[in-house]
Amino acid sequence: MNNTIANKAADNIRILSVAMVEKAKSGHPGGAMGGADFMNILYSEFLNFNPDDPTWDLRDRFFLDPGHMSPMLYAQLSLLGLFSMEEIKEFRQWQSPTTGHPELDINRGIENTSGPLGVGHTLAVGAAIAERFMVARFGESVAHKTYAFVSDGGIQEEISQGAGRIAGFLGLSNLIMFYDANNIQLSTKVNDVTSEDTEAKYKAWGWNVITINGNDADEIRKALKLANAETEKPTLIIGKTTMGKGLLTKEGNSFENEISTHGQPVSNAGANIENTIKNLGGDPENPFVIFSEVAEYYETVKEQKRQYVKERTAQRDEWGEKHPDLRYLYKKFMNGDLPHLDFSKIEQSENTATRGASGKVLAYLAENVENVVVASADLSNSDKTENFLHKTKAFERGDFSGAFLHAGVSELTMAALMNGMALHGGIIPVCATFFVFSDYMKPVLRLSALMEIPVIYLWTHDSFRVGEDGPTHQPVEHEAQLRLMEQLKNHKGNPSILALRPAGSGETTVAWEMALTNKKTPSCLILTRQNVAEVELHGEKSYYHRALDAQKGAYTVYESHKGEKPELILLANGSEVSTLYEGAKLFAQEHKSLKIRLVSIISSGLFMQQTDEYRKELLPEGVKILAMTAGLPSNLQPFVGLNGKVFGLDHFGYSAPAKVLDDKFGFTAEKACSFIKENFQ
Ligand SMILES: Cc1ncc(C[n+]2csc(CCOP(=O)(O)OP(=O)(O)O)c2C)c(N)n1
Repeated sequence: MNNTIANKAADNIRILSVAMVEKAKSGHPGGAMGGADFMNILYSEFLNFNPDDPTWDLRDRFFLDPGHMSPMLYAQLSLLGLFSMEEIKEFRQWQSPTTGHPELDINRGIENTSGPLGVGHTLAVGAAIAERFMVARFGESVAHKTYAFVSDGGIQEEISQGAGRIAGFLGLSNLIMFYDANNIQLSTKVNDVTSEDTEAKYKAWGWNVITINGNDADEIRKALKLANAETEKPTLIIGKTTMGKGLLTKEGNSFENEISTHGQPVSNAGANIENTIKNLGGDPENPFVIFSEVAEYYETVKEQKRQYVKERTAQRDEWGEKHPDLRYLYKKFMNGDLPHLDFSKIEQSENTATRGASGKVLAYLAENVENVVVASADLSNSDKTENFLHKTKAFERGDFSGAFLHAGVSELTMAALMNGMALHGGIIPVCATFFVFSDYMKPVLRLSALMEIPVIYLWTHDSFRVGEDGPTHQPVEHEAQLRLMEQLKNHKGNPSILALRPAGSGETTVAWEMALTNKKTPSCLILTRQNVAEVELHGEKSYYHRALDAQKGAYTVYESHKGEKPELILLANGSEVSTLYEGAKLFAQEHKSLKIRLVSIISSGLFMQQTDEYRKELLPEGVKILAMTAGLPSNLQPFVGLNGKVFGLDHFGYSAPAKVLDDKFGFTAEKACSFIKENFQ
């Protein structure tokens, strides 16, 4: 094939990339210039998409891992008309869509937010699993490929271990990853920090590995053809590329392969921008141009893609005619619609651990929601996701008819995989582990929050009451981190996450309902290992019905004098609601006429979203508020006022039986009563 136009288009991407960074006076030009050849061949000859509708559901997915290479992606997408030259010129400026690192925007062909290295390609593995899940249910008419672009940083990040292992283990032949191996990273050459044999590493994980010159159009083409023909394994194309390809100095010498071009305008790095742009065939006076022959070429590319879309759509329509039920279901999956569910029908035992109550909900979901996929990081028996697993089966190589992912011990990977599934669409993803290990997942939770995608994080063993396992396993400060994230607004102005710590079996069912119906942000469920005594019913129909008010973030669980203004408010969430209730009962023996209100605050972020009127009605000004938390006192501090008090933990846990710790730390009915006594009045 004549590569004149391919090389011209790649040079066009290089010119735009280098010029964008130069104009913005910040960014990463070197890597983008090296990766341009692969991008152009992929987008023009292999990636299937709808040029008139980037959201087309049957499109191949492309996940960028090194978000710092954003100029390369924007430049590529500008060739397709998804970014205008004006927008390209506004790289990194206020409210420009050409943000420093790409932010999820499917309408513009951006499938994921990227920046933290390693996550992007792991999202791709998740999307590839999602595609297999859909194909297992709807057949080849919904099949497509998933491509990932990874750099040295992504290969080095630990998350790549999980992504590589799982993709190989599951034999994801629908996944094709290009590794831009330019031997340069931010502050050193790659071989200054590693001597690993990357090819051997991926082969050991069960990948098909092809090594090529990543700047050679023919070699890229050949590798992509082989990768597309692979039916057993994911493919890694190791493309040896040239950092800063095309860069020249003032004197006209090569300035390629220089570490300094990784992360600054090339003129600051030591290259000459005018000579470079000229060298690449552009006009230094006016670099923000798509060459006319490249623009023409991309018009023919778009025509070919349209043809493909037409054929696939026709095939799918034919399939839909034959299988109207499946077509209907597919649409529901892709829209994220839930079937009709009646959570009140879920039978809960009383005084159970909230993880157990969650297990009951999961069993119900396994039978009633066909597109929930649950993952556990090797704790399914403890986090009670096994209740779901027992009604389905785990994914395995060649068989994605089940709906469970054994992620192995890799919490961060698991979280990213579930995010990738959410990005793909069609799946309601849930991932579970111990609460203390939520720390291993935070970077991805943060990305879910930024991307505003509805991944459900299920965390059990939520306090020091895991007991004998000791402080390594006892979360203390973890809820506070989530409450802070509830205070942080996403770009739509909503709390960036919804964190729910239910107080009993009824609230656990309601929390699940809230998580499943929350499509705006990720949701987190924080659940106990130990049994929790229910706050008795006082005339309410059931625990579930009483807990429905939890949908306001906080509500009255119990009132000693119904309907009357309280003189003392007790406030908690999770298992401490029960502890405070028991304490309050003891206290009330001596204060029978005292009007006590017990409030459960399942999510402080959600409560803060309620009207002033509701908040003031629930927590009237001037009434003493005493609160209790098994986490840091700061969890509830904002709600008690200067006059109130929070009883919480301000130290790590200790290894001892949970009951002993309850006593030592002050979380028994008697000690809760003393806390109330000491602080009331
Ligand atoms: C998790 C994470 N750690 C650190 C960084 C900061 N960082 C951005 S790029 C980079 C070096 C990456 O080198 P490479 O992936 O080879 O990109 P190239 O130099 O080829 O552009 C680093 C450390 C980051 N973005 N993400």
